[in-house]
Amino acid sequence: MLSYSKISNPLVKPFKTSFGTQLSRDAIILTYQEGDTKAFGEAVTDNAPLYGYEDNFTVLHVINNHLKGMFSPNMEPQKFNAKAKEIRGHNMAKGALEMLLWDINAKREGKPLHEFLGKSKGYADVGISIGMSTVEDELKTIEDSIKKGYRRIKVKIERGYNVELLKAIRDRFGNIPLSVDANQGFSRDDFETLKKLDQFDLKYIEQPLPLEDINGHALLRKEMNTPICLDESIESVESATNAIERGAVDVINIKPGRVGGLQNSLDIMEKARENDVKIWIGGMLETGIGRSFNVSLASNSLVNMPGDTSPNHRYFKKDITNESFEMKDGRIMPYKGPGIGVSLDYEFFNGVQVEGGRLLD
Ligand code: OSB
Ligand code: MG
Repeated sequence: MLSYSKISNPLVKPFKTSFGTQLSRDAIILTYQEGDTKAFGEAVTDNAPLYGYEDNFTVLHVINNHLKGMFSPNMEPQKFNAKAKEIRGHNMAKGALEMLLWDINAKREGKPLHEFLGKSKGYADVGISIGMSTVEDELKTIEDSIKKGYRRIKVKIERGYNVELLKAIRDRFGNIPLSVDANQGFSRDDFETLKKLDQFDLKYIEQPLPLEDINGHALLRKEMNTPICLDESIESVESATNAIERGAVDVINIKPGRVGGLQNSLDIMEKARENDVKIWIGGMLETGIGRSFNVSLASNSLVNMPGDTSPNHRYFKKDITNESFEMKDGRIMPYKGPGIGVSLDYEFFNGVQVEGGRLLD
């Protein structure tokens, strides 16, 4: 049986980006049960379409009315992808089902997902993504993150909140591995401001311009020394190829939820590496379920920069999974159990569930 639950779990701290402030992780969790085996999926959407055009409501609508008829628990993820291609867009809905299929298939083989995916290094290098706050508060968080061993610090920026923040960070912490994420917050009129960021020797600037503006990123890339990283703009192998061919990108932040799942992620990763574009695995404040998919993919040897896959406790006082990731020397190891290797803490899960129902018998 396939069912869904919508949960709302408060974040330990509000997460502010150029597109808004998230106070809780409001997620759609998919559960498939077959005998004693349970498999899971998670859509990376939120209640509002602020990061991309999908939200929790469109995900449920698209799964219920368009995708579930194409889905069978007995198929391989690639087969599902081939059928789901008929439906335009809606990668986050597709990704939730596709990842569920990876979990089912890995569990049938009795293998942990990172091994089932292949080319695993057995660990993922971890960076932290810090939401906007006051400069003083961010400096405190950064100090704490460096002590914890994070391998890269990423701060969120927007118009009017960038140069001063970065000056303060470089003054206090010197040459730490640092990057910025604008979440589409700038436009082609802001190139002079953006060029000022070159002085801070950043690893990259992530998604400075609107996601549609591939040409704009190519123009900016010619004017800036800071490498350009794309997140929201990369939705498929085709959009990755387009961005590469237009000279718009140095680094890609892959989120399996955003590109329709793990197979598309692997294909984009291959394409990027063939073209000397660097790769890391991002996050969307996922619960322990989505997080385990991300960590499994981040362990792949095609990944060559630290990603946004912090341990669960960085986001939640209590997560819905019984297992939680630990970081040691800035690294996280995927779980050893079959598939994504997590079980749900049902007492807690039921407490944070706000809605639920059956999708398929
Ligand atoms: O742009 O990478 C992003 C969170 C929600 C939506 C978009 C983004 C983010 C993050 C946090 O940066 C990454 C994480 O720690 O999960
Ligand atoms: Mg981003």
